[in-house]
Amino acid sequence: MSAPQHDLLCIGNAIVDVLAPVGQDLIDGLGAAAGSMTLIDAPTAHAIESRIDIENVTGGGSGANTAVVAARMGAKVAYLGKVTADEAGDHFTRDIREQGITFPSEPLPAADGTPTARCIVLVTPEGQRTMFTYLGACTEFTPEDVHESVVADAAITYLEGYLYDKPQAQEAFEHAARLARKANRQVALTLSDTFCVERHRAAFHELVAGHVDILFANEAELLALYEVTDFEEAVTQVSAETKLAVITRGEKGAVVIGDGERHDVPTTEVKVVDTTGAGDAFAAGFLAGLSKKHDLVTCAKLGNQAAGEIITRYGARPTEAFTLT
Ligand code: 26A
Repeated sequence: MSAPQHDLLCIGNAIVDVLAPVGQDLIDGLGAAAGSMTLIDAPTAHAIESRIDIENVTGGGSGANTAVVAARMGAKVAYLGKVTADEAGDHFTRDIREQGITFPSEPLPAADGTPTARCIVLVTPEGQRTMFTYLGACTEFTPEDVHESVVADAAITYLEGYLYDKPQAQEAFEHAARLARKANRQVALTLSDTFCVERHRAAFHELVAGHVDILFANEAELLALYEVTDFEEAVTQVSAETKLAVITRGEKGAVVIGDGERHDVPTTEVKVVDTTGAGDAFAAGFLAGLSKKHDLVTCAKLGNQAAGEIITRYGARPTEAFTLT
């Protein structure tokens, strides 16, 4: 088998982030739990946007954030996801391609009337983010959008659990996992959010036990997967199911279970400005480390470094100067 052209292929919901600093009262008024993610329709997106002072519009989407940070850290990266040929879609595409990421996905025609997805990210003074996502064009991502040649040419295919939430995207997700296995490549999965785990627990168990080589999750998602409240119990269960599990625990650091060993890696202390994309960046640092054949602890440290960089600024994407290697 020849060496793959890309270290990493990320597949996910292609989203533009609309960032705004707000007070807790606005989030309470919208009826959302602090730190949560709510799916919304287009009119609700417009209604929320009319009530906030938008600070910045950037490329977003969990898997795309991972792709961008990994590329900044020297990995060769491809990305697949669905945008529309509208202003937001052009913005997303430009952001991705400027990083040298291969992005071959065909946009939906603007005339179809389904806009590019957007995520309104409301950030409180404490740096906590609450998200409202309108999925738009992402719901049109189908198995035909998963190019066999791109999957076969990536050492690792990284899939968002978020994708599992829409029927067509779910088929695309499963198709991608099958193609990666057929080409003898690795499959990585991030559980994405506790609401995804609650809705797709059985399917995620099957994936974790049978089709996934590397599992990424935060502590809450892991507890939700195994329906337990004790972290150690969840660790025991995930160790029995997967070859490599990478669990982030916020300020408690990360736990990596692989090669039959458990490694507890403390986090680096940083001043929190905005936690949006911290998990995406951690996965990126870890995967960039794997692509350079680093050991698991070094990979986790690179994950910490990348997450630390993202947390100390607004938004989920790195600054121009961000080039960790
Ligand atoms: C299916 N949903 C709701 C989503 C997302 C999402 N990415 C994929 N699917 N909802 C929010 N995001 C992205 O999460 C990032 C922070 O981790 C936002 O675009 C934000 O950049």
